[in-house]
Amino acid sequence: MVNLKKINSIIQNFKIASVCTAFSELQFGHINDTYLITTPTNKQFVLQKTNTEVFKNIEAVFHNKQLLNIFLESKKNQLNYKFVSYISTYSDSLIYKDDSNNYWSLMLFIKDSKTIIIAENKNTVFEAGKLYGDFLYQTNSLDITKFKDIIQDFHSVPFRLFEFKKALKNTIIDVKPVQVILDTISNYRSEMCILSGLIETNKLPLRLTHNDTKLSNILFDSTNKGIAVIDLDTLMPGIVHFDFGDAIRSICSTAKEDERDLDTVKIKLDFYEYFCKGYAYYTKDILQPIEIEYLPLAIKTMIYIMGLRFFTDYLNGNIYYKIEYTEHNLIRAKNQFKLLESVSDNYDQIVNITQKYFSK
Ligand code: GN1
Ligand code: MG
Repeated sequence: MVNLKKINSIIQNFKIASVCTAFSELQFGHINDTYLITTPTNKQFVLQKTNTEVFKNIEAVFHNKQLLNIFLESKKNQLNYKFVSYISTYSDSLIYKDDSNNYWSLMLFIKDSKTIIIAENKNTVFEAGKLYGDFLYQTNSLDITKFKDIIQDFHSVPFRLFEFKKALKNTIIDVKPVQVILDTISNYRSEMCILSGLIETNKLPLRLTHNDTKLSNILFDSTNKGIAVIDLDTLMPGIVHFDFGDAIRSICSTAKEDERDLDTVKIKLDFYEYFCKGYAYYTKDILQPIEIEYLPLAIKTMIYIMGLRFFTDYLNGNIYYKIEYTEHNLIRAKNQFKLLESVSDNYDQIVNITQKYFSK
């Protein structure tokens, strides 16, 4: 548990020349511990302890963040949005390692910003589309060979299936009551491996991808205008489909990802239109026809991956994601597979909407 004394002992290593007078935990992440720090001048910071079980190569995580930061800083005057800025330590590093081998980083809190967990209206969705589209657009000219792989095979379906099978073999949980999940995983399996096959055969261009494009990783102002993309932990080379699909999974669902009432979990086609409209705003001219062709499949694939990952963690006894109750990961998995079914039921319309906004 952290307290004010501990927080102060950490932040004194960063070049802020200030103390923390109050802090609160920001609860929305599943992996890291994140705190909002207030100082006597009311300037606020975000302090984060990175989970080193998940992020085994911490140097790589911050190498990537720094590369992007330097690049964005250099084109600051041409940017459409703000970006996360990190405070360095007195030894000019973005990370501070404490006595217990915990890794901490400190960011400036973007003033008067807020996060949204579930989109309330089309404007929010349009703004989110524009921001994530802008992320792809701004980073289009970056040399991605300089970026490291943060978590290998992070969005590879064959890898996630391999991990799932291992968990299924070793689990102490009785899987009979969840046979329907096993059937869904198996029924979709070959279709869900198509994107991985295209990556392996170099059919899709590698870009710099965010890899966690949920709605809560965007900051909005009080008028619900998008201000910045946050959470760059999984910044690494990938395909546009990872970010596009994950964004739709989170932004165009009628319910949050751990909603228990599955009848309320559906894809919202009107939101999908608005997301596409926003995303195409900056990306239409840079996306290749083959990338556009597979955008609809990306939605299914990312939902499937997330369902698989939550279910695998449930079988493993909840060792990866933070949970609030024992069945939390099972609920999340059921929710994702319900969303997958809804996307499949509306697939023709999804394809038509995609063509309407992205075809040249
Ligand atoms: C995790 O910690 P958080 O909430 O930023 C996860 C993402 C999942 C997401 C699901 C490194 O992100 O891949 O999409 O939960 N991050 C990692 O909400 O596994
Ligand atoms: Mg994240």
